[in-house]
Amino acid sequence: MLDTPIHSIPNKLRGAAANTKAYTVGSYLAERLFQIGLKHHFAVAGDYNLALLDQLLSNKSMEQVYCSNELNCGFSAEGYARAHGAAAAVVTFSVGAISAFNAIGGAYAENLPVILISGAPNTNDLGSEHLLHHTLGTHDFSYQLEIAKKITCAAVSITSASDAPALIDHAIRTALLEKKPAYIEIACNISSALCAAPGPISAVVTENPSDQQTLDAAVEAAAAFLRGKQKPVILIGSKLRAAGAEKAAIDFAEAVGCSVTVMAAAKSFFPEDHPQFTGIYWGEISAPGAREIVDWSDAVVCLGTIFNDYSTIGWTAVPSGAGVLTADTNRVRFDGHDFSRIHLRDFLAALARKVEKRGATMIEYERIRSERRPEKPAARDAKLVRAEIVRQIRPLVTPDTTIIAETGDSWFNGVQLSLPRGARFEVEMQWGHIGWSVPATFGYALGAPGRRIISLIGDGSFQLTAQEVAQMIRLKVPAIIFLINNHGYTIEVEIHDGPYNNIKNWDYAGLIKAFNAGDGHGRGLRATTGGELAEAIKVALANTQGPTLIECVIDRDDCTAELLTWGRRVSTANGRAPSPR
Ligand code: TPU
Ligand code: MG
Repeated sequence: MLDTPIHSIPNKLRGAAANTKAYTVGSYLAERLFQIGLKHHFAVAGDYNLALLDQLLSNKSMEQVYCSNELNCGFSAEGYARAHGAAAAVVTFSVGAISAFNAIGGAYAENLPVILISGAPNTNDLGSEHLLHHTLGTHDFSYQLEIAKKITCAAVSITSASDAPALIDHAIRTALLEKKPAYIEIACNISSALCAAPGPISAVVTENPSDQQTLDAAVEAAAAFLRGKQKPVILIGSKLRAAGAEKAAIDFAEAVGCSVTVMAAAKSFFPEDHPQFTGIYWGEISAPGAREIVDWSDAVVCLGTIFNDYSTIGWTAVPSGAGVLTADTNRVRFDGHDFSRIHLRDFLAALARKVEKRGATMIEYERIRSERRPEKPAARDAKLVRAEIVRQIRPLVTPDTTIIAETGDSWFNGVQLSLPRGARFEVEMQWGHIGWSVPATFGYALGAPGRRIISLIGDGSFQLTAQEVAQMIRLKVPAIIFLINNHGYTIEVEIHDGPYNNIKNWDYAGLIKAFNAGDGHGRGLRATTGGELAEAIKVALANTQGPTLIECVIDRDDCTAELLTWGRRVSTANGRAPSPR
């Protein structure tokens, strides 16, 4: 999250509630979204939400941004939340919302506060004999709310204007505090009904403090735990950002003085140019030295880590045992202790003041570290290969760059890029929905204007959500999209191959002309050699009026060594026989 993350905006800057004005349910919602810092909300129109969209438009401080479909709308909001701290998406009942639910599941898995707002049936139709369009064709319209409850931290249905302020505040507050999505359903005849004016926004955004006694006890015990260790190492995980603890983790690491390794899903959450950065830890496919440092350590301090089958390479790399200390957003566990109701950043800040220096893993790392060998440029007319694509992308990564890496070999290509201070890296590794990166790029770019956005995406993934490039053209988003056309689902080929991994080829570069439709400034270019790629990159850097998609054509089996190793391990984990009951 960049520039003005929600949690760092002082309350007084969040916009004071103008309680002299008459509010409707929709304009109340708009005011709250604006007060929490949103400058945009994403939407797809439908008759259940049209009156609501009008109300949201009446707030001139926020821009309404349209998406091509509701799945993309949800993922655009998800990308915006990554850049901006929170986001909102507005959709119509069922046909819209149920598509958006997939992206909302993603926001849950990825710890992002996305507010999904759905139009809903007129209150006069509830409990009546009326059958309604866009429903299951029964008289029960509650199923959408019931589904939403499973995939959000708060789900509310607004069928009365007088209840609306409290319900809206509850949903937004819970999402911001828990860093999870929330759901607000508004009956279509209620969004323009008058309601109370918003009160101070502090009621929505103020966090509960850590429990001081628990914090003191946790810090005392953790300091004693670390005093008993010679070679601790820190492992950074992807929940660190949601916990708002990135800065606290740096201070803590400097106080301990040990090596810091970072999980792939948390790349960029600890600066890669920091002297204690020891590389990406990903079991067998770790950066050189990172795995050894974790394996040789006697304590692994896990900060916001998520160990799933992918991040542990089929359960082959799970730090375990009495040497593991796990510190999460609101909970710290280790060696017979389990403390809750303490914020990770409070814990790290207090522990940093108590710990003794433990630099043995840095000394060890300095002895084994190896510099990356400089890559030789390919001949300009040689057939394009994956390694040459990565080599040419490296110099594009500036401190104001964000790399958005799609599920597929793009994960492994992206992880290989070194980040200067300030550069960010976004992956959706827990949910892993192919196609996420196209709308997420769109949303992220709107949430972080001024940053250079570089997206890496495979051909198979692109086919799911390609339409959102048209919205980038519409809003003149100058993202650079490297589309790796390896003619299929290579990541799946490496896990388990079959005819289902072959896809219909598209003219990906040519598609941009169709999306431009005469008035857009998107550029679509195809590179089949290193020379063509270099020329295409020049065009992309010069195009400030829209996205540039560079279709990079490579062989089907030209992938990273990391994908091959990872795929084999994941395949073994998937293929385990059922355990006897
Ligand atoms: O570079 P490469 O070829 O590995 O990537 P590409 O071409 O984007 O292929 C991705 C293939 C893939 C699939 C089909 N990766 N994961 N899946 C499974 C999958 C299916 N449907 C959704 C929505 N998400 C998935 N991850
Ligand atoms: Mg592919």
